[in-house]
Amino acid sequence: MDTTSALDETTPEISDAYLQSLFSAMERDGYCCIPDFLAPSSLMTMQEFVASSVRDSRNEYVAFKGSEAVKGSGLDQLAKSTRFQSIFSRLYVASRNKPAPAVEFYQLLRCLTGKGMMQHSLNFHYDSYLVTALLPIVIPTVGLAGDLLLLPNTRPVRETYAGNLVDKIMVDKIRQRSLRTRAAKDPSSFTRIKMVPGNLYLFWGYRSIHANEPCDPGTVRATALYHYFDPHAHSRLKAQLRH
Ligand SMILES: O=C(O)CCC(=O)C(=O)O
Ligand SMILES: [Fe+2]
Repeated sequence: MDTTSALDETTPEISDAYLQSLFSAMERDGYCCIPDFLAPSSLMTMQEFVASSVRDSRNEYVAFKGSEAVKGSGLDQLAKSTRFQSIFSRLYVASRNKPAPAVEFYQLLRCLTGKGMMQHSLNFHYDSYLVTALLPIVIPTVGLAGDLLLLPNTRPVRETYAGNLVDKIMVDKIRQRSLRTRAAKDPSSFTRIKMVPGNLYLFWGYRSIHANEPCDPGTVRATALYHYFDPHAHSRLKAQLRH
């Protein structure tokens, strides 16, 4: 059986009208949610992958970058699903009014648990990619759930990589401490996403300051992330700095 097309059949088809309402929600509320995006059997396969990864890491934080690293979990197949990809390309068209570049993802699976929990929580940042899709796989049902905190759409897409870099450094180095204080003292001033496994959440990761809250170290919080479109992919400055 061709597993790519099999998964595509279980990936919901999003109509253009529905897509438009998702886009409006991202502009207005800062994010949108597609409930029950995953078929229960796909979610279960992903949860098994997380459970065995956490066992292998002896209940410590573990993250997987790219499709190959999560082979067989279904998260690799999802990245290839044309229905899934078309959500991203249509969001691109809706926001930028021009044809979308081929959908290639910067894909992650983050499994938070154990002693490293705090180190990987409340790290406020802008993503390097325009669209961020967050797919919760395992969310703790006791204690803290590790909600996502968002300050939605706080900047436009910058013309230049240098402009982007200034924003990123501001958040990483200058504003980080006050954002953490604000999260502790005035949490309701953030948009809070309480995640349900199997739902899909989308927001403008590039434009929105965000971070996950911690959860209890004895629990597991696993999220898959699909990032699409780096506005500065062809920047010479970026290439030089990476060099
Ligand atoms: O795991 C999460 O909830 C968010 C992670 C995130 O923002 C990122 O990896 O860029
Ligand atoms: Fe992010």
